[in-house]
Amino acid sequence: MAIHLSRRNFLKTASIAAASVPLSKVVAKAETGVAKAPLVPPGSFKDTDTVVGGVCEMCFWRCQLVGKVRDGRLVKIEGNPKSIDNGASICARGNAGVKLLYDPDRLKYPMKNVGKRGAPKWQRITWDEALDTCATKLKNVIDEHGPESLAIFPHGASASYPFHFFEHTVGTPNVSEASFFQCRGIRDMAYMATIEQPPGENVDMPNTKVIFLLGGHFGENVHVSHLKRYLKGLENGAKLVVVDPRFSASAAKADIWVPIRPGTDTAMLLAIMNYLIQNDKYAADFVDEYGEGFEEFAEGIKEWTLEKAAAECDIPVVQIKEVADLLAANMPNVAIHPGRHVSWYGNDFQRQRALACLTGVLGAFGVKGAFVPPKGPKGLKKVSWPHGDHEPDLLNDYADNSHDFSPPGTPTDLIRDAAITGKPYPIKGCVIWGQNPIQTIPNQEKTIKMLEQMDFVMCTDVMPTDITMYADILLPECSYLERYDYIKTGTQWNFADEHQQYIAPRMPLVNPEFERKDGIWITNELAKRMGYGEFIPTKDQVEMVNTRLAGVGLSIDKIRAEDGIHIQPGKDPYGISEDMTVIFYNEDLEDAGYPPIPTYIPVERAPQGYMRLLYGRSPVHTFNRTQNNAWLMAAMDSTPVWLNDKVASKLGFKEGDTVSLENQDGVKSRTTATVKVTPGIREDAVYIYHGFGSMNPELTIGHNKGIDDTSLITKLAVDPETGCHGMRNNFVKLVKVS
Ligand SMILES: Nc1nc2c(c(=O)[nH]1)N[C@H]1C(S)=C(S)[C@@H](COP(=O)(O)OP(=O)(O)OC[C@H]3O[C@@H](n4cnc5c(=O)[nH]c(N)nc54)[C@H](O)[C@@H]3O)O[C@H]1N2
Ligand SMILES: Nc1nc2c(c(=O)[nH]1)N[C@H]1C(S)=C(S)[C@@H](COP(=O)(O)OP(=O)(O)OC[C@H]3O[C@@H](n4cnc5c(=O)[nH]c(N)nc54)[C@H](O)[C@@H]3O)O[C@H]1N2
Ligand code: SF4
Ligand SMILES: [Mo]
Repeated sequence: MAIHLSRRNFLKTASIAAASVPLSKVVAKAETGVAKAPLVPPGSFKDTDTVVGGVCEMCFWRCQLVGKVRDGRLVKIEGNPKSIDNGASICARGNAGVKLLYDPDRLKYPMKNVGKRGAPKWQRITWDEALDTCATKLKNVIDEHGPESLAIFPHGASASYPFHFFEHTVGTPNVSEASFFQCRGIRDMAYMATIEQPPGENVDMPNTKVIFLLGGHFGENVHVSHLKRYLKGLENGAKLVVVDPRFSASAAKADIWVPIRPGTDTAMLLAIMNYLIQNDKYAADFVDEYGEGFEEFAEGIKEWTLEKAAAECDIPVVQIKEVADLLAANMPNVAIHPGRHVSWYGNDFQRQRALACLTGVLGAFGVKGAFVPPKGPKGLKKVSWPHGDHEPDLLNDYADNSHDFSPPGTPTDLIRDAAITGKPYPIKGCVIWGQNPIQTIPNQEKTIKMLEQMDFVMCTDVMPTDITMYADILLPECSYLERYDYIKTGTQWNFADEHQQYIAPRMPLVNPEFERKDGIWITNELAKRMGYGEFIPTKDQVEMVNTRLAGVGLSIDKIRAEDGIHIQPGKDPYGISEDMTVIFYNEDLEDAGYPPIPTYIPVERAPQGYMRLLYGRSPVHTFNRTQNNAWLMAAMDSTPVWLNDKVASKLGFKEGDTVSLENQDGVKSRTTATVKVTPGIREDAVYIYHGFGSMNPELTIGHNKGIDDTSLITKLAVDPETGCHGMRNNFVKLVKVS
């Protein structure tokens, strides 16, 4: 059965677009005093030093925590020993949350920019003035140009409530999450188009025989329980195949490291599948039962011989064959990892489709060691803003630039183009909540142009960052250690003797200081002032979490009594559902004018004298958000520039040289970094860690440290199916700085 995956259909099914709820008639008047009752029960401090119920958000894996608290101050963060997910372990960043909490540079009060956007002068104002101003200015934009003239840039647990307010109730479809359009949106849509569900990172690594990673660099990419499952798999004897142009932390543990030419992975995947099919080394029974359009697919990829792929990917024929044979010998118990950050080259939907098809060719669904979606706890209630009766005016519906398989929300570039040109309609108001589009979305100049032409920019954050410099009004939010919001759920994934499920709501470990407020309060106060008070779905953060938990017979008090995590029996995750389909040939894609079978689209090669700029994760930082963290900056306060040793000696660079980078468009990095000379990267590429080079001088530690990769990503490669941005089609040369 083919799926009809129009954007609208996807919006209906995706969890991101919550169902309508009856309008609750909470008519309240504006009230902006400081919090009356402490959020953390006083007993938590008196009786013991340990406060339970923390859920980390130094990154988005959300490990479960406890806090060690003395005299109301958090002195240490640990993993919650009751956790069946991360257990007592947390990573360096989780540990350093204390330093975010008490960072002297943190936002403390609502501020008004009396200078210019980009060169702000801050004046402290009251919450009343801040909220009144935001409400009036945003309302003016809506009244003049319609709700779609608001652009929303959210990220993180606290951002979902305000963004659903703007999307559902106010009625703008122009919401763009970098964590979709610059991250995993392509993956989710490509898997939707192949197996009708987004994949998560649901591969049973502990029980697999082979782990296959395309660019996944675990150990640098750190998500504690995911990393544990990966290491458990290796401990249990799994073979590891790592395809990466760089000798990453994962490549260092690999049985086979494939140092592929950047951007050519799809060619290799097609050749592997063609070889397996031609040599009868594939899961024929599985494909017969669950495959759709397999014959057309097999016919369509016939041109992809090992030799052809080897030439394209610049790797030996025998290596591709070795990988294919290893997978065939161990199928179906192989873990083809779907990846996470997959916005690479603008041809990425095709690569992700190929990965999903490879999983099908190997029959690697629903059995030990394969792709196995966990059966998590169900029944948490939804608390969501009601939908208005407006029909969203989608930028995607305007002819030339439509991306029919776009993730939920609006592709970022469509928003920027509309804002800058005023066509098809103006975008004049902007709400940024927990996202840093300056360092997150390629082509900074365009983002800045978009911001400069706005009538009003509101920003909610915890720190001063490069994006907060562009706010007219800047609102200080409680951090994840000072609020209730997210409810982390999951299953025990090591498939030991029994399967368990957990429910762990985020609860504050300490009370907020200064005038910081939680996101529910801020949104409700704004909504009342904008005239949407009657639609407010919940009174406050405590009520919201209690309402959601009531759906499964729990409450904050009960969970606190259970040491912060409720654990219940789980379900056997193995098995394949009857309506499982692997869509090898997708007619919906064909009807929309895209290739119906995974297709290799070559990318531009580096011009003479330049190398491709690659980037990735630092194990001790999260994007740019940890750039002022005293402990993490002590561990790593700049990014090395990985340079191939042969290239280094040819060009006359040595280890430790200070350099700036200049890209193909003549854009020079504002700051410098030092060279790391290594055989562990291909000659055609250089590599830096993402997130460095903040330009906000209010960051006493992080200002101007290392190089900002985004500043050098000026050329966009837009993925045609999804409208997501490929960011690795930029090329740099090194310039020595004396
Ligand atoms: N060049 C380049 N671009 C990239 C990437 C890359 O590797 N290189 N990676 C991509 C990926 S994978 C992703 S997921 C995205 C992520 O991109 P973003 O969503 O922009 O990144 P974050 O670091 O989550 O968000 C940054 C902002 O959130 C603020 N913040 C932190 N905690 C809170 C809070 O509790 N409340 C509020 N209101 N604000 C908070 C931070 O101070 C910061 O200003 O970036 C993508 N863009
Ligand atoms: N410490 C830490 N951990 C994190 C995060 C963080 O900020 N800090 N962020 C989290 C988030 S939101 C995400 S999305 C993930 C991202 O983590 P991943 O999904 O693992 O990251 P990628 O950016 O895809 O991978 C970067 C790797 O891809 C390689 N690469 C570059 N080009 C190519 C290519 O053409 N082909 C192949 N095969 N490989 C290539 C690079 O050399 C590098 O090793 O990390 C998560 N974990
Ligand atoms: S992986 Fe580290 S930073 Fe991410 S949630 Fe877990 S402890 Fe926090
Ligand atoms: Mo991401």
